[in-house]
Amino acid sequence: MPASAHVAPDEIRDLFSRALSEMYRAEVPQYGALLDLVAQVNAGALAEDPALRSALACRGELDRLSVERHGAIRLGTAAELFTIRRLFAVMGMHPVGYYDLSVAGVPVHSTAFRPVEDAALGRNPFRVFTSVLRLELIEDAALRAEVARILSARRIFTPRALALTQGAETAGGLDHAQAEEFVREALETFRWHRDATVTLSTYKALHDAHRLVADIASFKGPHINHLTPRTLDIDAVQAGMPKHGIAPKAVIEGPPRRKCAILLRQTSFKALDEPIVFKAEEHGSGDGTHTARFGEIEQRGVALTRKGRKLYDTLLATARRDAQSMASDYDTVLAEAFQAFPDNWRDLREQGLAFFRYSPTEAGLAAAASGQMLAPTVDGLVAQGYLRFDPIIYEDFLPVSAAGIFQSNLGTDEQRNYRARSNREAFEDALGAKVHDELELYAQAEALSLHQAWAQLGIGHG
Ligand code: OOG
Ligand code: NI
Repeated sequence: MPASAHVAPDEIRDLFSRALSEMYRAEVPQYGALLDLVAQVNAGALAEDPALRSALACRGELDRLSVERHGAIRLGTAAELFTIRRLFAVMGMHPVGYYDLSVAGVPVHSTAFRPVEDAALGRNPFRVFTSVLRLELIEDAALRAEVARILSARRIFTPRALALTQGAETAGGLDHAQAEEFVREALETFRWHRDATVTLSTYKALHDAHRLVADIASFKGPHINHLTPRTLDIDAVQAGMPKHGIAPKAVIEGPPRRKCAILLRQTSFKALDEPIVFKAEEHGSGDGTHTARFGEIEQRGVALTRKGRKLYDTLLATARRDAQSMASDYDTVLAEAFQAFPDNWRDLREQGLAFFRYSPTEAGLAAAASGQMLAPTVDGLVAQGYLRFDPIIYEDFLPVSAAGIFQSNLGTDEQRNYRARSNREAFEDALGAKVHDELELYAQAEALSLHQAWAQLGIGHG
């Protein structure tokens, strides 16, 4: 088949993320309400702030905003992780980052599947936070064996999804009809099942080990557990939620509200209590409930360099420690701690705290065309007004926030103290690939933008 007959992975991802959103909207009505609220708040924010609108337009983020979201799934086995990597690759989504959630008392480790190239991110940056159970963290040996047995017996991918994935790998892509079938079939893996694969008593035993173990091992597949739209004003959505019949969690995770948004701020509403039909057993009824699916929103800001991230982690840790010992509320303590984090683009750039995308200004292009001598350095060109810099948006996740989201849905009684060390190597072995280093991706995007800017300004640079 000629390559031109293939649908671009970006298009398949766009189709898939829309189909998933439709499915989740039908399954979880509060998600639909949240989408409407976010759309309203975003439209308001853009109408009120023309500078924000033009900044987003300039960075190519205006078009992607209404389709932008992330989801999360929790897998059970290494084989499932291996196959989901291949499935996501068909949609141009690749594993980025390693997150060890055991430090937060959750027996999983994770990566985020997402597009990695600028053009692909601009088309649709759909991401899926993907966790896999760390079986070795289940203490009870008998239960551990039982979980392994249950998980090894299930098939979370349809035969057609597997065949089409294999076909895409062999042929280098899918044609239109295949792409549509692929989206339909892949969706099945993410679907909710109200019929459990275990009895109520097995469910209870799994639940006692950890609520997440029950969520992972009791069902036919790794149902999508939330889908998160991106808002331009998370405080407004948080405040608006109760009026729409949605009860948000108490605090927004991540950095405080700032003029220059950094990284990621997130908040969620509690998981639904949903009726489940358990497998029949000799004694007792097969009916019960399970809480897994919730709603979340997020506001994204600039990606931080290693230095910026270190400062962020330090200030966040300070705020969390102080919030426990001080009478003031968490938001106040957080805002105070982050006074130490520069809040204007110039300082963020000059101090090497964040990543930026550079481009020549019109004055710069005119100066270059007229043969004028241009300063040979980034700082020089910026000072001359010949080079502009725009924040590169953070496309990833934050482990402390993720832990907070997990916790708010698990209840406070779920704290476990796993002493196990993080196990990235085992994760990558199961995945069958190395995860991309997110810092490297941002650094590459910045370097590429500079390279192009030099070329446009006619400056030879190595
Ligand atoms: C994933 C939680 C992490 C986020 O936005 O940080 C996450 C989960 O609950 O499975 O989605
Ligand atoms: Ni999330």
